[in-house]
Amino acid sequence: MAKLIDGKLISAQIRAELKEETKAFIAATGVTPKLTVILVGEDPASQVYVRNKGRACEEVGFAAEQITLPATTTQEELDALIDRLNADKTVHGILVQLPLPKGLSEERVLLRISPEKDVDAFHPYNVGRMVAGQITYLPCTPAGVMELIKRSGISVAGKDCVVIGRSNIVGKPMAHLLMQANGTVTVCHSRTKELAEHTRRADILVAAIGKADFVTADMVKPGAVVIDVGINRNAEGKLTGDVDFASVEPIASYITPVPGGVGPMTIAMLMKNTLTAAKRAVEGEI
Ligand code: L34
Repeated sequence: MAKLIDGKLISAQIRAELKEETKAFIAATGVTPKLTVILVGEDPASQVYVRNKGRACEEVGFAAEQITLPATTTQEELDALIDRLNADKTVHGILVQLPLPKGLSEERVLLRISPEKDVDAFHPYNVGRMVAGQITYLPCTPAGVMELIKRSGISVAGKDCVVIGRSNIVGKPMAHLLMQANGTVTVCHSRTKELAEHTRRADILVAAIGKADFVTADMVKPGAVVIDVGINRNAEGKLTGDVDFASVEPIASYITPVPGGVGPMTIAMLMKNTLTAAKRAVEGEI
């Protein structure tokens, strides 16, 4: 029986810590941290995530603004909005929720957001800083995973870590953060041969594939820490992760559930980055 890593609880603790820190920051500076989230189109999952972000802002004491644009928005219109927010001194963090509707370039959007306000840490400038170990903002989901590991008392140093998935927003940065924490890291992906040979060696296994119930018990070493980054919806609309929880849970030492695992941590780390952005803006160290 694995210990459940409760992302809902840990994220609530982090938000409570940030709320205190925010109160002190506002008292000292008179500045309220502000996050502006842009949602283009009507993707139902994105609507849920963006709503959760707005709620978290309120909880920690930030100003939150949501700008919802139709799926027919042009690249030029989106660019102009980002430019306006970049120039707005009352806005500390800008986030454009992904994925974008067809016809809009994510790459162009991520380049357009000022790196100082890039609380997702998706701008190549911030990606480069992360890889170089010069950290200002960490990407929210991988940072949330590291925080879950740390706050569960699990050490990474010297451990065999296997990440399944190599996306820019999860797999790649996840591998870097585990490496920075002195893990020995293997990244597996769709072209990996004998995937289970790799995953079965993992002391810490991070699943970020995007396929429901992909990781089964035969792929997991008994006693492994299993972190499930997947958020898939089945035919009935029920959320499931990338890990077959029922078969893996009995053999893992620790496991994250979906929902209530990594998802809420992504949002907690976004709050942390937004407070950092506001602090940096006030200190003028940008
Ligand atoms: N720009 N786009 C940008 N930044 C991000 O950090 C994201 N991401 C991913 C999708 N696109 C993005 C998110 O916000 C995924 N993601 C995200 C955020 C929150 C949750 C899941 C994914 C979340 O709150 N998950 C809950 C369940 C929510 C539900 O009921 O659907 C959980 O307990 O896992």
